[in-house]
Amino acid sequence: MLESTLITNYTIHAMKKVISIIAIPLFAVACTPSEPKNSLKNSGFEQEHPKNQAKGWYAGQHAGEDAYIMQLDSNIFFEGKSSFGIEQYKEQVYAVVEQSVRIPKGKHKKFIFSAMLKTENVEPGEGWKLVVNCREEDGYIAKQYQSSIALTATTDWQKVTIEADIPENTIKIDVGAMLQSKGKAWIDNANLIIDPVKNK
Ligand SMILES: [Ca+2]
Repeated sequence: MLESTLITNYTIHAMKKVISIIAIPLFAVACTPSEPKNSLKNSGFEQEHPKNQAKGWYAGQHAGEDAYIMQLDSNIFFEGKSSFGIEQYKEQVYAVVEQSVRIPKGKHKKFIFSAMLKTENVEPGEGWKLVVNCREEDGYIAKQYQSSIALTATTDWQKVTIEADIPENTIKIDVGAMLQSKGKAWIDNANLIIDPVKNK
């Protein structure tokens, strides 16, 4: 009798242990906040279209003499197999690689745009930075070129972020990176989060 009670107690104890072992990971999964959704396509600059260009991204420079090389780079990248590189070899105002994202009409609070940036021998001045334009229905710029800190000289990959409010009436957000000084610069792992608190 004593023996059977002991066995039963032992069994219950063992079962409790099993339940708690199962319960902990489930609880941990349930409590891990889901990653907010990245609104960008080809955010890692892995897809090519057309040749040497990043699918879904526009790359262009200020009107006038060609002064930039703008293309995918499969030798220097932060993650995956490629990044996007821009080199300014002659005086010119700017070059930009950017993507335009439509956002649903309505009230939005803010955005967080981040990317990994790297530079090589970028001359002092405006340098290499992230830029954001918020646009209204008619293309009017609600808030022009909010920009991040500018990287110059030679820097290893670092995460750069712009976090700001979205002006009312914004229906499109253009995000990208701009080079305004001579030198070489790269972008990888871009991430645009609209309404970070709601978007989980
Ligand atoms: Ca990449």
